[in-house]
Amino acid sequence: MSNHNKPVKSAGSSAEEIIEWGESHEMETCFDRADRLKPCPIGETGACCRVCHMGPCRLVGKNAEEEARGVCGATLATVAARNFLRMIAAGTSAHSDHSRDMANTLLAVATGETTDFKIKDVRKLYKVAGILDIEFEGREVNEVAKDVAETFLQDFGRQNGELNYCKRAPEKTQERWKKYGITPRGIDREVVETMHRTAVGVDHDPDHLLTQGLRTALADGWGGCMISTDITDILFGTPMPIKAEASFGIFKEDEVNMVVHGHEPTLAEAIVEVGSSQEMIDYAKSKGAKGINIGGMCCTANEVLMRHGIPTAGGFTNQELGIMTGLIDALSVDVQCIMPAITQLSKKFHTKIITTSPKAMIQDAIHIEHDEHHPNKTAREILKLACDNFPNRTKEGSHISEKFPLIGGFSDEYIEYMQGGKWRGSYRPLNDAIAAGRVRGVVGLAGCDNPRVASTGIHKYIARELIKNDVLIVSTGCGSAACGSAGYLTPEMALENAGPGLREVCEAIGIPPILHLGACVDNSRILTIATNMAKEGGLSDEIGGMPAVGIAPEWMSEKAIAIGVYFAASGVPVIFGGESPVGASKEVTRIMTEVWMERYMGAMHFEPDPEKMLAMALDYIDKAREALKLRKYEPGKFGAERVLMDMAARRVITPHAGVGGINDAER
Ligand code: SF4
Ligand code: MSK
Repeated sequence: MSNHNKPVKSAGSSAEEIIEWGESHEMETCFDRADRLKPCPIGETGACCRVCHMGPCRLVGKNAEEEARGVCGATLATVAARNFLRMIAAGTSAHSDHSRDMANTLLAVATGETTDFKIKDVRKLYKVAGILDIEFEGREVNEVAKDVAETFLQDFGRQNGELNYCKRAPEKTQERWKKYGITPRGIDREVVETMHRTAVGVDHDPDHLLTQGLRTALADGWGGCMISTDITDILFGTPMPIKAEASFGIFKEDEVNMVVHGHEPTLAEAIVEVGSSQEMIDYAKSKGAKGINIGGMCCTANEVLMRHGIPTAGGFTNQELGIMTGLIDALSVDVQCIMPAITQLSKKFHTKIITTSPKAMIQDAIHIEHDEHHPNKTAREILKLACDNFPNRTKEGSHISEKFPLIGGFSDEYIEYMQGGKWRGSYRPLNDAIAAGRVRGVVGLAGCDNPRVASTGIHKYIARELIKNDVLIVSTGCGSAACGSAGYLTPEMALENAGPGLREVCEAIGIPPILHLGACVDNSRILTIATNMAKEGGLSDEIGGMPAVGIAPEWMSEKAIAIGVYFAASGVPVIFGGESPVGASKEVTRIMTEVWMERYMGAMHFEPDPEKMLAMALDYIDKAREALKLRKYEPGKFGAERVLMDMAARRVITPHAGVGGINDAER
């Protein structure tokens, strides 16, 4: 149990218990390495340039902002902006390359090159086809799907014009993008141009550089991420509320524990399907197990949790700890946020680590490559390996029984549906509740968990305080995993902890005060929700100006930076935790806060103090309410609003209504 004289490394009690068990068994984790390796203070604040071999140049000193220059003469502002842009480009590449693979999978399904998957959500396919101006009435489903996949694939290589999905944004938001020249063209084009402009001797004006950063990030949000979300829904179903569980207690002592980790849903979907087949269960039994228990980590977990209720062992910093339970028979990883340390740690247990992406290998892992043309074959091979490994399990490990129930599966389509049913679904009740002061505002709580702080602790603090202040939270990625592993993703959380207004809203609809929207790529769902709120009317008529804020309190990945910037470019003030990666330059910091706020009504702040993060978020929300001339927020005092419909009332209106093509009967 916790030794109270020592600082905690994780704010999760089970996680902390495993960390302590590991310490007593001389096992090293990211928490130990974070203690040992202090961040480089020069690189941390963006003051080190290494884009050419005259450097690396460290632009430090008391007057660095005014006087320091690299060998080429680059200023601190140029260097900090360039470094930041390269983070945006890397983050955009990650989401978008994942998205490209999803488009290729859709194409393979549509052309019959893979028969392992079928299009599950035809209604969503038609909705997307409609947005893309693709005729769908009276056509074969696969023909429409082929056109959709090919149209999306053009978005990656488009040289001119604009991304297809830019038109989904509110008109006023689009106008701002056009006015300041940040409407994205092709996804790959923006990334390449960013890499070009940040190379030695090209673009040196920090504002001009950052403007390209905004355009690249928009290509991520309204391109890579949104395309990926939509194709995943089309192929595997649009999420709707579903029960699941979180934390390390999800692993079973008497079943084969097969864990999926990373970000891509395709192979994981096949593992879920093949893993539940009688053939595979019988195989597991032949090895002495009672069955197969599939669990997840990070965002692959979020993908299969949202659609199948697969339990999650948590987010990024839980991956080594999961292995230390000694209960994982096979850990299959795809791409992104996978610590290479897991192969070394797994040698101390029986756990097999399997890399599956042609793009990602780790030394000492077993490589079983996934190909979108025959996912079930690969899934079968991996599952057999897990079953074969079950008899090798020993007693070694920190076994944990704690787990929490949760409700996930809140797509933007479901959120619309829950506010009025199939025929009357809208965002009117939410907008009304905000206008009346029942809901003070909305916060997107997202991003990674990080061993540089008491991991998951800032997520939990911010989540608790926001809901106490009547702020509705939409969460994704490891933010959702942090909340789920703390038991926060339940309706009871609203009853016990939410402010009076938010509690009433949650009670009326029967939802948690924190809505789990999916993986980090599904932050695109928040863009859609904000767009729907703007289009509904009564608040701001663009995304900018809404009583809404984005917070990534423990971010670590470049993907989080790309996400933060696409929210800022879309009109949302964003607050990130930790030291600022542009903190060395006052000029770059000013542009990203004051100048971006003036132009786009969004901004990007870095604030390590959780209390200040919270205060800043509430201040943004209250100022937005004031500017929109909404009723002043006072806890427990509300204006008049329409009555929210409860579940029973909705069922009367829509006896078999579904979301994105799935009927109630199929839930
Ligand atoms: Fe130094 Fe300029 Fe080269 Fe950067 S580009 S490493 S500042 S010489
Ligand atoms: S997994 S990007 S640690 S959210 Fe999406 Fe989590 Fe951050 Fe990776």
